[in-house]
Order: sequence, then structure tokens, then C-alpha cells
Amino acid sequence: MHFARTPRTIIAMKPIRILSVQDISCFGQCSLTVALPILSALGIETAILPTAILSTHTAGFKGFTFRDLKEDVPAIASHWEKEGIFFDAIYTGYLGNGEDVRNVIDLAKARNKGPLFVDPAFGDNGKLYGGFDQSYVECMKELCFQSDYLLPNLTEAAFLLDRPYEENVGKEEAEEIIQTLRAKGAKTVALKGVRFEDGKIGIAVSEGEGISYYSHSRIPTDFHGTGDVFASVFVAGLLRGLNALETGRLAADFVRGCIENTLGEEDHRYGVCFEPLLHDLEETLRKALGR
Ligand code: PXL
Repeated sequence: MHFARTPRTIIAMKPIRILSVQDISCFGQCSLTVALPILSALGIETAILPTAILSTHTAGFKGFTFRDLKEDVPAIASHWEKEGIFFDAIYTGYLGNGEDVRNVIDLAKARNKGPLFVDPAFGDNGKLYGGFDQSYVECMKELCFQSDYLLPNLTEAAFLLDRPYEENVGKEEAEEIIQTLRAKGAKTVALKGVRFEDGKIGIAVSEGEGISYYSHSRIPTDFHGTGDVFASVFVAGLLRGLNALETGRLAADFVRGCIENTLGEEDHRYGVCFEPLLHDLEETLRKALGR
């Protein structure tokens, strides 16, 4: 078998190198174990900066281990500085503690030549993830309000704006949330989990001053790690050339496909079965780009 770059791949695959900063949850599909395969499948070279190593993610497992890596980050950053290493974008997810957040802000200033994507990754269903408190949220505000692309769910948006969490948010409230996040500094916002109509779920995405919406039918089951799947596809699609609404749509549809692909897998509640769909995802992205 022979593998080579065809004219088609050369056009589609202008090298793009990014840095993803998140934890490693050794078991359970989230954070880097989701981001790396998705970004790789979509042609994005991804360097990593793990902020912590956990035996599992924190939702649904008891007694997980947690090794904080924040003390390693300044030395890693200064080595990269000596080597003259820069990134075309930085994408952050679950960080772990306020010190990580400050390290990421410094890194983004020093080593990033492109957009900063921030998935706040600190809560869901109206609650913070275990181990996070209001002081973490206060640190995350600083990072989120410097982002070029902010990808919060409704819980994270509520905490970032100190407003009460509401499960059912229609277009008017979504618009108010987005415009307030933008007024605080986030440049483009893709708000997830908005329910415009019964039985549907979707996203509201700011594009300049305007807001666009996309929704599809809702599968009424929660799966873990879907925010990380969404963010990884969003980042890759945007960097490959889609606009924010197009890549938001691609990401939302992919998440839905992954959930469908996981239904019935009772043993798989620690994440979604996304791997068998990666090939189709790449083809769909390529078609959306017209290549
Ligand atoms: O999917 C977000 C996430 C990432 N990393 C860890 C988590 C979670 C959500 O619970 O626990 C360790």
C-alpha cells in the first residue's frame, strides 16, 4: 500500500499547528483523549500541555486520582521559548485550578500567533464539576473574556455572568447572554444547549454583531465528554476554513451522531463512541469546504 499526498490533500492540508491545554483523564473519554484523535483526523497538528493527570474523569467515578502538573508548566513554557516554538492557535478545556488558568493566559500571550479558543469546561446542568468553586470561576472569567472563540454551555455562561442558571433558554435570552459575554471581551461566542423549540436543542453563534442559530432534534439522554467533542470539531473546522456558524453546525451534528452511535451501549456511559465516525467527519468537513 502506498500513502502519499495527492493534489487534493495538499490543498486541504495546509499545515496548522495548535496547542491544546487540558487534563489527561486516563480512562473515560474526555479532554485530551477526545481532542487529539479528533484534531488529528481533521488534519490539525496538535501539541499538548496536560494540566493534570487523573485516573478517570470526575463525573460518575469515585476515588479517582488527581496529580496536578501546574508546577511543570512554567519550565515547559520557557523551554518552548528557547526553541522558538509558536502555535497557530491555542485551545483550552478543563484546566484544574486557578494557577493553570494564569499559566495559560501567559502562554497565550507568549506563544500564540492565532486565535485563542476557550471551552470553559467547568460545569453542566446548573452545577460546577466536582473540585471547582467560585474562585476557579473568577479565574476562568479572565481567560474566557480574552478569548477569540468562547464555547460555553448554559451552566458555564450563567456562572461567567453571575446570573441564575436556566435550563430552557430561548432566542431572546440566548442573545442577551451572548451580547453580555461579548461586551465583557469574548470576541465570538458559540452558546451550546439552547432549546428554541420543544424536542430540539442547538447552538447560538455570534458573527460580528449578528447572531445565528442552529438546532436539531434532541436525544433526551446525557452523555459525558460531548462538550469536548463539540469543542474539538469546532476548533478544527474553523481553522480549516469554515466560519463560526458552519463549524458550530458541523460540531453539533457530529455530537448528535456520536450520541446516536452510543445509545444502547450501557457500559459506555463514561463518554461517546466517536471513533467509528471520524472518517465520515473528515469527509463531511471536506465537502463543506468544497474540496
Ligand atoms: O469533559 C469535561 C471534563 C474534563 N476533564 C475532567 C472532567 C470533565 C468533566 O467532568 O471531570 C477531569
